[in-house]
Amino acid sequence: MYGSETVTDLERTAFRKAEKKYKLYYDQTKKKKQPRPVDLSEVIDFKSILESHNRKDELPPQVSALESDFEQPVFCLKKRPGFYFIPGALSIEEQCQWLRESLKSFPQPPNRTNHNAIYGPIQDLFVAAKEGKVLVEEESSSRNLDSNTNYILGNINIPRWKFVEERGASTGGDTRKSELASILLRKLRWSTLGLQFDWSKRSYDVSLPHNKIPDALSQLAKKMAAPAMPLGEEFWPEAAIVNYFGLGDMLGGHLDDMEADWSKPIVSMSLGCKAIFLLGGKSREDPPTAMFLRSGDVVLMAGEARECFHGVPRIFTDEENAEITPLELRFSDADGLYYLEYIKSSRVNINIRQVF
Ligand SMILES: O=C(O)CCC(=O)C(=O)O
Repeated sequence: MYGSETVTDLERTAFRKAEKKYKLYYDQTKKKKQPRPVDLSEVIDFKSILESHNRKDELPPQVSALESDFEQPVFCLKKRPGFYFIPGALSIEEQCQWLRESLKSFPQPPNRTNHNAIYGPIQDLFVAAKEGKVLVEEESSSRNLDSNTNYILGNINIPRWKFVEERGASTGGDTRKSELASILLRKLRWSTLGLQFDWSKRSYDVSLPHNKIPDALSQLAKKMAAPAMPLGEEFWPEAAIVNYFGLGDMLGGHLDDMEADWSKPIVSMSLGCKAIFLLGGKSREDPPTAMFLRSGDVVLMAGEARECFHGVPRIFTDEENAEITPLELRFSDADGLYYLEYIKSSRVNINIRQVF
């Protein structure tokens, strides 16, 4: 054993150790729970790298600026070919637009979410949450299948759920299960757009009903993908995963290896609270590079970088670190207040893929 390292520290992979370093832990003082301080000195900050670049100052030795005619500066990590970072790629208007879509439209059926497994498809979750509604379990029955009722076609034994005005009013104190829409919105972890991903099989299930990726998102992804595209080729967005993070949530180290052509990038957009992203190597034993992801940043992973472990061990929701003041100002009108409430303690990531 070396120094203060325990056996478990030694057994952990380099990726796992980094996750543990940045993950949110609490220290319990006499009075209250405090987030454990974390050393952020090794986290690459592409916002300050962009400032250095604009001043024509020297960049950190592991970073280079891509020579391209893309309209914004694009940075690379010298030891991870195929990885591109575009700091502040999205305007504040675009960030607001995609946050609204992520909460209101993207979880709409036929897009699937993590809630499908329990409740089946849920219509209008965001609106129901805003209106204080409650999702209640209905009696299983083949009758009364109307547009306000959530059900899975062809299986009448699966409980059906519908939104009602408030808890108690409709359940009449009976034992039917119910859940507040606002809680379900908070518990939303992912939704999938375009070709639907089957998490249990870790593959795309082209037989599942789906809509095309919305046109505006597709156009944006095509534009953002340009720095990572092989010369003369076009990026065709076919699927997207929207990840929703709340305080304390993390996305463990993983590979995105379900798409057929890894030369095509994954276009990954960050919205809301700042996060730490870890980019490792082809093995979990390779020490990962940590970097901040802020609202509006876009990351591209193509080629060799597609074979690298990556994850998000931390999001910051405190005022000093979240860095969402411009978003908060935009959402402070009456229409934006419910988004504001959500985004104060959340991060959303939209990652767009060409599957075939
Ligand atoms: O949230 C992020 O920035 C990364 C998301 C990701 O790695 C994924 O969905 O595969």
